[in-house]
Amino acid sequence: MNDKTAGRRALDPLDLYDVRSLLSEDERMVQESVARFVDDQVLPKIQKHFEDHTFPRDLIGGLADLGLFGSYLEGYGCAGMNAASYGLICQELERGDSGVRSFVSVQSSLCMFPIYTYGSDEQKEKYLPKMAKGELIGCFGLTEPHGGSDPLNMKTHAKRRGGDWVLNGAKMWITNASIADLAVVWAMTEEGVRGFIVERGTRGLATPEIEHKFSLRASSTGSLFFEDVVVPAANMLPKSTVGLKAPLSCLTQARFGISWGVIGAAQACLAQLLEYTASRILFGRPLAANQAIQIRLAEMARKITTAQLLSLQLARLKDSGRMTPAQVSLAKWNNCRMALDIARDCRDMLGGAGISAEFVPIRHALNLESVITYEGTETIHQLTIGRELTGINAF
Ligand code: TGC
Ligand code: FAD
Repeated sequence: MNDKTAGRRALDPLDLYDVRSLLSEDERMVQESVARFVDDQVLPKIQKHFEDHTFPRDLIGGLADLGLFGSYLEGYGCAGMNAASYGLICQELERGDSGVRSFVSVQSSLCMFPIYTYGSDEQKEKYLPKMAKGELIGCFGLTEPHGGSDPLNMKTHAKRRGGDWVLNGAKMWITNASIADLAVVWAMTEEGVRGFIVERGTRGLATPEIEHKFSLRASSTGSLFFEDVVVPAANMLPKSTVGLKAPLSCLTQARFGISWGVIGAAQACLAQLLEYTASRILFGRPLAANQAIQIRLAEMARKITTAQLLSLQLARLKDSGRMTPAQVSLAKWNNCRMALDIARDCRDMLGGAGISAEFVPIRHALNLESVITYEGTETIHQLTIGRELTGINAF
Protein backbone atom coordinates (compact mmCIF):
# COMPACT_ATOMS: atom_id res chain seq x y z
CA MET A 1 0.00 0.00 0.00
CA ASN A 2 1.52 3.37 -0.94
CA ASP A 3 0.88 6.69 0.83
CA LYS A 4 -1.97 7.48 -1.51
CA THR A 5 -3.96 4.45 -0.41
CA ALA A 6 -3.07 4.56 3.30
CA GLY A 7 -6.17 5.21 5.38
CA ARG A 8 -8.45 3.62 2.82
CA ARG A 9 -11.61 2.16 4.38
CA ALA A 10 -11.18 4.23 7.56
CA LEU A 11 -14.90 4.88 7.18
CA ASP A 12 -17.72 2.37 6.84
CA PRO A 13 -18.47 2.53 3.09
CA LEU A 14 -22.16 1.95 3.79
CA ASP A 15 -22.34 4.61 6.51
CA LEU A 16 -19.82 7.33 5.60
CA TYR A 17 -21.22 9.90 8.04
CA ASP A 18 -21.48 7.47 10.96
CA VAL A 19 -25.25 7.90 11.06
CA ARG A 20 -25.23 4.89 13.37
CA SER A 21 -23.67 7.07 16.08
CA LEU A 22 -26.83 9.23 15.96
CA LEU A 23 -28.96 6.24 16.98
CA SER A 24 -29.88 5.38 20.55
CA GLU A 25 -28.79 2.13 22.16
CA ASP A 26 -32.31 0.73 21.71
CA GLU A 27 -32.43 1.70 18.04
CA ARG A 28 -29.07 0.03 17.42
CA MET A 29 -30.27 -3.14 19.15
CA VAL A 30 -33.37 -3.24 16.95
CA GLN A 31 -31.24 -2.80 13.84
CA GLU A 32 -28.81 -5.53 14.90
CA SER A 33 -31.50 -8.07 15.69
CA VAL A 34 -33.31 -7.51 12.37
CA ALA A 35 -29.99 -7.58 10.51
CA ARG A 36 -29.22 -10.98 12.06
CA PHE A 37 -32.64 -12.27 11.07
CA VAL A 38 -32.11 -11.08 7.48
CA ASP A 39 -28.64 -12.63 7.29
CA ASP A 40 -29.77 -15.96 8.78
CA GLN A 41 -33.33 -16.34 7.52
CA VAL A 42 -33.91 -14.15 4.47
CA LEU A 43 -30.73 -14.04 2.41
CA PRO A 44 -30.17 -17.82 2.18
CA LYS A 45 -33.56 -18.39 0.56
CA ILE A 46 -34.70 -15.16 -1.09
CA GLN A 47 -33.11 -15.69 -4.50
CA LYS A 48 -34.98 -18.98 -4.93
CA HIS A 49 -38.30 -17.41 -3.89
CA PHE A 50 -37.70 -14.58 -6.36
CA GLU A 51 -36.94 -17.04 -9.16
CA ASP A 52 -39.91 -19.25 -8.27
CA HIS A 53 -42.28 -16.29 -7.83
CA THR A 54 -43.25 -17.39 -4.31
CA PHE A 55 -43.65 -15.53 -1.03
CA PRO A 56 -41.56 -16.99 1.84
CA ARG A 57 -44.46 -17.65 4.23
CA ASP A 58 -42.19 -19.45 6.67
CA LEU A 59 -40.67 -16.08 7.64
CA ILE A 60 -43.91 -14.87 9.23
CA GLY A 61 -43.34 -16.50 12.64
CA GLY A 62 -39.83 -15.08 12.94
CA LEU A 63 -40.95 -11.60 11.92
CA ALA A 64 -43.66 -11.75 14.58
CA ASP A 65 -41.27 -13.05 17.26
CA LEU A 66 -39.07 -10.00 16.66
CA GLY A 67 -42.08 -7.70 17.20
CA LEU A 68 -41.97 -6.35 13.65
CA PHE A 69 -45.73 -6.31 13.00
CA GLY A 70 -47.22 -3.00 14.14
CA SER A 71 -43.86 -2.28 15.76
CA TYR A 72 -44.66 1.40 16.41
CA LEU A 73 -48.16 0.84 17.82
CA GLU A 74 -48.83 0.69 21.57
CA GLY A 75 -50.69 -2.14 23.33
CA TYR A 76 -52.45 -5.12 21.70
CA GLY A 77 -49.16 -7.05 21.79
CA CYS A 78 -47.35 -4.41 19.71
CA ALA A 79 -43.83 -3.33 20.58
CA GLY A 80 -44.38 0.46 20.83
CA MET A 81 -41.07 1.31 19.17
CA ASN A 82 -40.16 4.77 17.92
CA ALA A 83 -40.07 6.00 14.32
CA ALA A 84 -36.35 5.47 13.70
CA SER A 85 -36.68 1.88 14.91
CA TYR A 86 -39.52 1.27 12.45
CA GLY A 87 -37.33 2.82 9.76
CA LEU A 88 -34.35 0.64 10.65
CA ILE A 89 -36.56 -2.45 10.58
CA CYS A 90 -37.62 -1.53 7.03
CA GLN A 91 -34.02 -0.77 6.05
CA GLU A 92 -32.70 -4.13 7.21
CA LEU A 93 -35.63 -6.09 5.74
CA GLU A 94 -35.26 -4.40 2.37
CA ARG A 95 -31.52 -5.12 2.42
CA GLY A 96 -32.85 -8.66 2.12
CA ASP A 97 -35.65 -8.01 -0.37
CA SER A 98 -38.28 -5.33 -1.02
CA GLY A 99 -40.93 -8.08 -0.95
CA VAL A 100 -40.23 -8.91 2.70
CA ARG A 101 -40.30 -5.22 3.65
CA SER A 102 -43.54 -4.82 1.67
CA PHE A 103 -45.12 -7.64 3.63
CA VAL A 104 -44.28 -5.95 6.94
CA SER A 105 -45.25 -2.47 5.64
CA VAL A 106 -48.68 -3.64 4.57
CA GLN A 107 -49.35 -5.63 7.72
CA SER A 108 -48.18 -2.79 9.99
CA SER A 109 -48.96 0.51 8.28
CA LEU A 110 -51.76 -0.31 5.90
CA CYS A 111 -53.77 -2.82 7.93
CA MET A 112 -52.93 -2.62 11.63
CA PHE A 113 -52.51 1.20 11.61
CA PRO A 114 -56.01 1.93 10.19
CA ILE A 115 -57.64 -0.55 12.58
CA TYR A 116 -55.64 0.95 15.48
CA THR A 117 -56.39 4.55 14.47
CA TYR A 118 -59.90 4.36 13.03
CA GLY A 119 -61.28 1.08 14.43
CA SER A 120 -63.74 0.47 17.27
CA ASP A 121 -62.51 -1.06 20.54
CA GLU A 122 -64.07 -4.37 19.49
CA GLN A 123 -62.27 -4.33 16.13
CA LYS A 124 -58.94 -3.56 17.82
CA GLU A 125 -59.38 -6.37 20.35
CA LYS A 126 -60.48 -8.81 17.69
CA TYR A 127 -57.76 -8.22 15.09
CA LEU A 128 -54.67 -6.45 16.44
CA PRO A 129 -53.28 -9.02 18.93
CA LYS A 130 -53.52 -11.78 16.33
CA MET A 131 -52.02 -9.56 13.64
CA ALA A 132 -49.10 -8.68 15.93
CA LYS A 133 -48.46 -12.42 16.32
CA GLY A 134 -48.71 -13.01 12.57
CA GLU A 135 -51.72 -15.29 13.12
CA LEU A 136 -53.85 -13.01 10.94
CA ILE A 137 -52.49 -11.41 7.77
CA GLY A 138 -53.92 -8.23 6.31
CA CYS A 139 -54.02 -6.32 3.05
CA PHE A 140 -55.09 -2.83 1.98
CA GLY A 141 -57.40 -2.20 -0.95
CA LEU A 142 -57.30 1.31 -2.36
CA THR A 143 -56.04 1.06 -5.97
CA GLU A 144 -58.54 0.22 -8.70
CA PRO A 145 -57.90 -1.09 -12.21
CA HIS A 146 -58.77 2.21 -13.95
CA GLY A 147 -56.13 4.35 -12.16
CA GLY A 148 -54.39 4.24 -8.81
CA SER A 149 -52.94 7.76 -8.74
CA ASP A 150 -56.39 9.29 -8.46
CA PRO A 151 -58.09 7.22 -5.74
CA LEU A 152 -60.93 9.69 -5.32
CA ASN A 153 -62.26 8.51 -8.69
CA MET A 154 -63.31 5.34 -6.89
CA LYS A 155 -65.82 2.96 -8.47
CA THR A 156 -65.95 0.38 -5.67
CA HIS A 157 -68.98 1.33 -3.64
CA ALA A 158 -70.72 0.35 -0.43
CA LYS A 159 -74.47 0.74 -0.03
CA ARG A 160 -76.40 0.40 3.19
CA ARG A 161 -78.80 -2.54 3.36
CA GLY A 162 -80.60 -2.74 6.68
CA GLY A 163 -77.87 -2.81 9.31
CA ASP A 164 -75.25 -4.04 6.83
CA TRP A 165 -73.24 -2.69 3.92
CA VAL A 166 -73.09 -4.28 0.47
CA LEU A 167 -69.83 -3.89 -1.46
CA ASN A 168 -69.39 -4.10 -5.23
CA GLY A 169 -66.30 -3.34 -7.30
CA ALA A 170 -62.67 -4.30 -7.83
CA LYS A 171 -59.24 -3.47 -6.39
CA MET A 172 -56.06 -4.26 -8.27
CA TRP A 173 -52.34 -4.59 -7.45
CA ILE A 174 -53.00 -5.45 -3.82
CA THR A 175 -50.01 -6.74 -1.82
CA ASN A 176 -50.92 -9.88 0.19
CA ALA A 177 -54.45 -10.00 -1.32
CA SER A 178 -54.31 -13.72 -2.08
CA ILE A 179 -52.84 -14.73 1.27
CA ALA A 180 -54.58 -12.26 3.59
CA ASP A 181 -57.15 -13.22 6.20
CA LEU A 182 -58.65 -9.75 6.13
CA ALA A 183 -58.66 -6.70 3.88
CA VAL A 184 -59.02 -3.05 4.84
CA VAL A 185 -61.04 -1.84 1.86
CA TRP A 186 -61.84 1.75 0.92
CA ALA A 187 -65.18 2.19 -0.84
CA MET A 188 -67.37 5.08 -1.96
CA THR A 189 -70.57 5.55 0.04
CA GLU A 190 -73.31 8.14 -0.30
CA GLU A 191 -71.39 10.32 2.15
CA GLY A 192 -67.93 9.75 0.57
CA VAL A 193 -65.03 7.28 0.99
CA ARG A 194 -65.18 4.98 4.04
CA GLY A 195 -63.06 2.08 5.28
CA PHE A 196 -64.33 -1.50 5.82
CA ILE A 197 -62.80 -4.67 7.19
CA VAL A 198 -63.64 -7.59 4.90
CA GLU A 199 -62.77 -11.07 6.10
CA ARG A 200 -61.61 -13.93 3.87
CA GLY A 201 -64.44 -16.38 3.32
CA THR A 202 -67.10 -13.69 2.99
CA ARG A 203 -69.46 -14.64 0.17
CA GLY A 204 -68.82 -12.76 -3.09
CA LEU A 205 -65.18 -11.95 -2.32
CA ALA A 206 -62.52 -13.30 -4.73
CA THR A 207 -58.77 -12.73 -4.29
CA PRO A 208 -56.85 -14.07 -7.32
CA GLU A 209 -53.06 -13.77 -7.52
CA ILE A 210 -51.58 -11.58 -10.26
CA GLU A 211 -49.17 -13.71 -12.30
CA HIS A 212 -46.33 -12.81 -14.71
CA LYS A 213 -44.76 -10.10 -12.52
CA PHE A 214 -41.10 -9.32 -13.25
CA SER A 215 -40.84 -7.30 -10.04
CA LEU A 216 -41.44 -8.16 -6.37
CA ARG A 217 -41.51 -11.80 -7.33
CA ALA A 218 -41.00 -12.83 -3.69
CA SER A 219 -44.14 -10.94 -2.73
CA SER A 220 -47.76 -11.96 -3.23
CA THR A 221 -49.78 -9.42 -5.25
CA GLY A 222 -53.41 -9.95 -6.15
CA SER A 223 -56.79 -8.43 -6.89
CA LEU A 224 -59.88 -8.09 -4.73
CA PHE A 225 -63.24 -8.58 -6.45
CA PHE A 226 -66.47 -7.78 -4.61
CA GLU A 227 -69.77 -9.05 -5.88
CA ASP A 228 -72.59 -8.17 -3.50
CA VAL A 229 -70.30 -8.74 -0.54
CA VAL A 230 -72.26 -8.22 2.68
CA VAL A 231 -70.18 -6.51 5.37
CA PRO A 232 -71.73 -6.17 8.83
CA ALA A 233 -72.05 -2.60 10.16
CA ALA A 234 -69.64 -3.62 12.94
CA ASN A 235 -66.90 -3.99 10.29
CA MET A 236 -66.95 -0.38 9.12
CA LEU A 237 -64.08 1.67 10.55
CA PRO A 238 -66.14 4.08 12.67
CA LYS A 239 -63.51 6.66 13.57
CA SER A 240 -62.32 7.52 10.07
CA THR A 241 -63.49 10.80 8.63
CA VAL A 242 -65.38 10.49 5.38
CA GLY A 243 -63.03 11.07 2.40
CA LEU A 244 -59.44 10.32 1.47
CA LYS A 245 -57.85 11.71 4.61
CA ALA A 246 -57.89 8.36 6.46
CA PRO A 247 -56.44 6.19 3.66
CA LEU A 248 -53.87 8.90 2.88
CA SER A 249 -52.82 8.95 6.54
CA CYS A 250 -52.08 5.20 6.28
CA LEU A 251 -50.02 5.85 3.15
CA THR A 252 -48.02 8.43 5.07
CA GLN A 253 -46.98 5.74 7.58
CA ALA A 254 -46.06 3.26 4.87
CA ARG A 255 -44.25 5.82 2.69
CA PHE A 256 -42.15 6.80 5.71
CA GLY A 257 -41.07 3.15 6.07
CA ILE A 258 -40.36 2.83 2.35
CA SER A 259 -38.08 5.88 2.44
CA TRP A 260 -35.93 3.97 4.95
CA GLY A 261 -36.37 0.56 3.38
CA VAL A 262 -34.92 1.42 -0.01
CA ILE A 263 -31.69 2.57 1.66
CA GLY A 264 -31.15 -1.08 2.61
CA ALA A 265 -31.62 -2.21 -1.00
CA ALA A 266 -29.09 0.38 -2.19
CA GLN A 267 -26.61 -0.64 0.52
CA ALA A 268 -26.89 -4.31 -0.47
CA CYS A 269 -26.09 -3.42 -4.09
CA LEU A 270 -23.14 -1.18 -3.22
CA ALA A 271 -21.70 -3.74 -0.78
CA GLN A 272 -21.64 -6.41 -3.47
CA LEU A 273 -20.28 -4.04 -6.09
CA LEU A 274 -17.38 -2.97 -3.84
CA GLU A 275 -16.32 -6.60 -3.47
CA TYR A 276 -16.72 -7.28 -7.16
CA THR A 277 -14.83 -4.25 -8.45
CA ALA A 278 -11.98 -4.92 -5.99
CA SER A 279 -11.46 -8.49 -7.20
CA ARG A 280 -12.19 -8.26 -10.92
CA ILE A 281 -8.97 -7.66 -12.88
CA LEU A 282 -9.34 -5.95 -16.24
CA PHE A 283 -6.54 -4.31 -18.22
CA GLY A 284 -4.10 -5.53 -15.59
CA ARG A 285 -5.64 -3.80 -12.59
CA PRO A 286 -8.69 -4.13 -10.37
CA LEU A 287 -11.81 -2.60 -11.87
CA ALA A 288 -11.99 -0.45 -8.72
CA ALA A 289 -8.69 1.24 -9.64
CA ASN A 290 -10.30 3.09 -12.56
CA GLN A 291 -11.32 6.69 -12.08
CA ALA A 292 -14.55 6.18 -14.00
CA ILE A 293 -15.55 3.37 -11.64
CA GLN A 294 -14.54 5.27 -8.50
CA ILE A 295 -16.58 8.29 -9.54
CA ARG A 296 -19.64 6.07 -9.91
CA LEU A 297 -18.97 4.42 -6.52
CA ALA A 298 -18.55 7.86 -4.93
CA GLU A 299 -21.87 8.97 -6.45
CA MET A 300 -23.54 5.98 -4.81
CA ALA A 301 -22.04 6.75 -1.40
CA ARG A 302 -23.11 10.39 -1.74
CA LYS A 303 -26.68 9.41 -2.54
CA ILE A 304 -26.93 6.80 0.22
CA THR A 305 -25.49 9.19 2.81
CA THR A 306 -27.93 11.93 1.83
CA ALA A 307 -30.85 9.50 2.04
CA GLN A 308 -29.74 8.22 5.46
CA LEU A 309 -29.58 11.71 6.94
CA LEU A 310 -32.86 12.73 5.34
CA SER A 311 -34.70 9.70 6.68
CA LEU A 312 -33.26 10.00 10.17
CA GLN A 313 -34.36 13.64 10.41
CA LEU A 314 -37.78 12.59 9.08
CA ALA A 315 -37.99 10.04 11.90
CA ARG A 316 -37.12 12.67 14.49
CA LEU A 317 -39.82 14.96 13.02
CA LYS A 318 -42.29 12.05 13.13
CA ASP A 319 -41.60 11.30 16.79
CA SER A 320 -41.98 14.96 17.71
CA GLY A 321 -45.32 15.13 15.87
CA ARG A 322 -44.03 17.60 13.27
CA MET A 323 -43.76 15.37 10.18
CA THR A 324 -45.93 16.52 7.25
CA PRO A 325 -47.14 14.53 4.20
CA ALA A 326 -45.08 16.78 1.88
CA GLN A 327 -41.89 15.93 3.79
CA VAL A 328 -42.74 12.25 3.46
CA SER A 329 -43.30 12.70 -0.28
CA LEU A 330 -39.84 14.25 -0.65
CA ALA A 331 -38.21 11.35 1.19
CA LYS A 332 -40.16 8.68 -0.71
CA TRP A 333 -39.32 10.29 -4.05
CA ASN A 334 -35.66 11.04 -3.29
CA ASN A 335 -34.83 7.71 -1.71
CA CYS A 336 -36.66 5.50 -4.23
CA ARG A 337 -34.99 7.33 -7.11
CA MET A 338 -31.61 7.03 -5.37
CA ALA A 339 -32.00 3.28 -4.76
CA LEU A 340 -33.30 2.49 -8.23
CA ASP A 341 -30.48 4.46 -9.91
CA ILE A 342 -27.89 2.72 -7.72
CA ALA A 343 -29.30 -0.76 -8.34
CA ARG A 344 -29.34 -0.17 -12.12
CA ASP A 345 -25.82 1.27 -12.09
CA CYS A 346 -24.51 -1.64 -9.99
CA ARG A 347 -26.07 -4.06 -12.44
CA ASP A 348 -24.23 -2.32 -15.24
CA MET A 349 -20.86 -2.42 -13.46
CA LEU A 350 -21.21 -6.16 -12.90
CA GLY A 351 -21.21 -6.59 -16.67
CA GLY A 352 -22.84 -9.81 -17.87
CA ALA A 353 -22.90 -11.15 -14.31
CA GLY A 354 -25.22 -8.27 -13.51
CA ILE A 355 -28.12 -9.95 -15.25
CA SER A 356 -27.83 -13.04 -13.03
CA ALA A 357 -29.96 -13.37 -9.89
CA GLU A 358 -26.84 -14.83 -8.25
CA PHE A 359 -25.86 -11.19 -7.78
CA VAL A 360 -28.29 -8.97 -5.90
CA PRO A 361 -28.53 -5.77 -8.03
CA ILE A 362 -30.83 -7.12 -10.76
CA ARG A 363 -33.31 -8.43 -8.16
CA HIS A 364 -33.24 -5.15 -6.24
CA ALA A 365 -33.49 -3.08 -9.45
CA LEU A 366 -36.51 -5.07 -10.63
CA ASN A 367 -38.14 -4.79 -7.19
CA LEU A 368 -37.48 -1.07 -7.01
CA GLU A 369 -39.40 -0.56 -10.28
CA SER A 370 -42.48 -1.39 -8.18
CA VAL A 371 -41.37 0.50 -5.11
CA ILE A 372 -40.93 3.74 -7.07
CA THR A 373 -44.45 3.22 -8.48
CA TYR A 374 -46.50 2.08 -5.52
CA GLU A 375 -47.49 4.26 -2.58
CA GLY A 376 -47.64 7.18 -5.03
CA THR A 377 -45.59 7.30 -8.23
CA GLU A 378 -42.56 9.54 -8.51
CA THR A 379 -44.67 12.08 -10.43
CA ILE A 380 -47.35 12.14 -7.73
CA HIS A 381 -44.72 12.94 -5.08
CA GLN A 382 -43.10 15.59 -7.27
CA LEU A 383 -46.49 17.22 -7.78
CA THR A 384 -47.14 17.06 -4.03
CA ILE A 385 -43.92 19.02 -3.43
CA GLY A 386 -44.86 21.37 -6.29
CA ARG A 387 -48.19 22.03 -4.58
CA GLU A 388 -46.43 22.64 -1.27
CA LEU A 389 -44.10 25.20 -2.91
CA THR A 390 -46.66 27.02 -5.03
CA GLY A 391 -49.99 26.45 -3.32
CA ILE A 392 -51.31 25.36 -6.74
CA ASN A 393 -52.77 21.88 -7.19
CA ALA A 394 -51.44 20.58 -10.54
CA PHE A 395 -52.74 16.99 -10.30
P1 TGC B 1 -55.84 16.07 -0.79
O1 TGC B 1 -56.70 17.26 -1.07
O2 TGC B 1 -54.34 16.18 -0.96
O3 TGC B 1 -56.13 15.54 0.66
C1 TGC B 1 -57.42 15.21 1.13
C2 TGC B 1 -57.31 15.28 2.64
O4 TGC B 1 -56.31 14.36 3.11
C3 TGC B 1 -55.24 15.08 3.74
N1 TGC B 1 -54.00 14.48 3.27
C4 TGC B 1 -53.28 13.65 3.99
N2 TGC B 1 -53.39 13.23 5.24
C5 TGC B 1 -52.48 12.38 5.69
N3 TGC B 1 -51.47 11.91 4.94
C6 TGC B 1 -51.32 12.30 3.65
N4 TGC B 1 -50.34 11.82 2.90
C7 TGC B 1 -52.24 13.22 3.13
N5 TGC B 1 -52.38 13.81 1.95
C8 TGC B 1 -53.46 14.58 2.05
C9 TGC B 1 -55.36 16.52 3.29
O5 TGC B 1 -54.84 17.40 4.24
C10 TGC B 1 -56.86 16.67 3.11
O6 TGC B 1 -57.40 16.85 4.41
P2 TGC B 1 -58.65 17.83 4.61
O7 TGC B 1 -58.81 17.92 6.10
O8 TGC B 1 -58.26 19.12 3.97
O9 TGC B 1 -59.78 17.14 3.91
O10 TGC B 1 -56.37 14.92 -1.70
P3 TGC B 1 -56.18 14.81 -3.15
O11 TGC B 1 -57.38 14.12 -3.69
O12 TGC B 1 -55.79 16.14 -3.75
O13 TGC B 1 -54.91 13.83 -3.23
C11 TGC B 1 -54.22 13.83 -4.36
C12 TGC B 1 -53.10 12.81 -4.29
C13 TGC B 1 -52.66 12.62 -5.73
C14 TGC B 1 -51.95 13.39 -3.48
C15 TGC B 1 -53.54 11.49 -3.67
O14 TGC B 1 -54.68 11.06 -4.30
C16 TGC B 1 -52.45 10.46 -3.74
O15 TGC B 1 -51.59 10.36 -2.87
N6 TGC B 1 -52.46 9.58 -4.82
C17 TGC B 1 -51.56 8.46 -4.90
C18 TGC B 1 -52.30 7.23 -4.46
C19 TGC B 1 -51.42 6.23 -3.80
O16 TGC B 1 -50.34 6.54 -3.33
N7 TGC B 1 -51.89 5.01 -3.70
C20 TGC B 1 -51.19 4.00 -2.99
C21 TGC B 1 -52.04 2.78 -2.82
S1 TGC B 1 -51.48 1.70 -1.53
C22 TGC B 1 -50.06 1.03 -2.11
O17 TGC B 1 -49.53 1.36 -3.10
C23 TGC B 1 -49.48 0.01 -1.25
S2 TGC B 1 -48.00 -0.70 -1.80
C24 TGC B 1 -47.63 -1.49 -0.37
C25 TGC B 1 -46.43 -2.31 -0.33
O18 TGC B 1 -46.41 -3.42 -0.88
O19 TGC B 1 -45.48 -1.88 0.36
P1 FAD C 1 -51.73 5.34 -12.98
O1 FAD C 1 -52.36 6.08 -11.87
O2 FAD C 1 -52.58 4.93 -14.11
O3 FAD C 1 -50.50 6.21 -13.54
C1 FAD C 1 -49.90 5.94 -14.80
C2 FAD C 1 -48.80 6.98 -15.06
O4 FAD C 1 -49.39 8.28 -15.12
C3 FAD C 1 -47.76 7.06 -13.94
O5 FAD C 1 -46.49 7.26 -14.51
C4 FAD C 1 -48.17 8.29 -13.16
O6 FAD C 1 -47.09 8.92 -12.48
C5 FAD C 1 -48.69 9.19 -14.28
N1 FAD C 1 -49.62 10.21 -13.80
C6 FAD C 1 -50.74 10.04 -13.07
N2 FAD C 1 -51.35 11.23 -12.84
C7 FAD C 1 -50.58 12.16 -13.44
C8 FAD C 1 -50.67 13.59 -13.58
N3 FAD C 1 -51.66 14.28 -13.00
N4 FAD C 1 -49.69 14.23 -14.25
C9 FAD C 1 -48.68 13.54 -14.82
N5 FAD C 1 -48.54 12.21 -14.74
C10 FAD C 1 -49.48 11.54 -14.05
N6 FAD C 1 -52.32 -0.46 -4.16
C11 FAD C 1 -53.07 -0.69 -3.05
O7 FAD C 1 -54.11 -0.07 -2.86
N7 FAD C 1 -52.69 -1.62 -2.13
C12 FAD C 1 -51.56 -2.35 -2.27
O8 FAD C 1 -51.23 -3.18 -1.41
C13 FAD C 1 -50.76 -2.15 -3.44
N8 FAD C 1 -49.66 -2.93 -3.66
C14 FAD C 1 -49.00 -2.82 -4.86
C15 FAD C 1 -47.98 -3.74 -5.17
C16 FAD C 1 -47.34 -3.67 -6.40
C17 FAD C 1 -46.29 -4.67 -6.75
C18 FAD C 1 -47.67 -2.64 -7.33
C19 FAD C 1 -46.97 -2.54 -8.64
C20 FAD C 1 -48.68 -1.74 -7.02
C21 FAD C 1 -49.36 -1.83 -5.81
N9 FAD C 1 -50.43 -0.98 -5.50
C22 FAD C 1 -51.18 -1.17 -4.38
C23 FAD C 1 -50.90 -0.03 -6.51
C24 FAD C 1 -50.06 1.24 -6.62
O9 FAD C 1 -50.30 2.09 -5.54
C25 FAD C 1 -50.40 1.90 -7.97
O10 FAD C 1 -49.82 1.10 -8.97
C26 FAD C 1 -49.91 3.32 -8.04
O11 FAD C 1 -50.57 4.15 -7.12
C27 FAD C 1 -50.10 3.90 -9.46
O12 FAD C 1 -51.37 3.66 -9.94
P2 FAD C 1 -51.57 2.99 -11.39
O13 FAD C 1 -50.72 1.78 -11.45
O14 FAD C 1 -53.01 2.82 -11.63
O15 FAD C 1 -50.96 4.06 -12.40
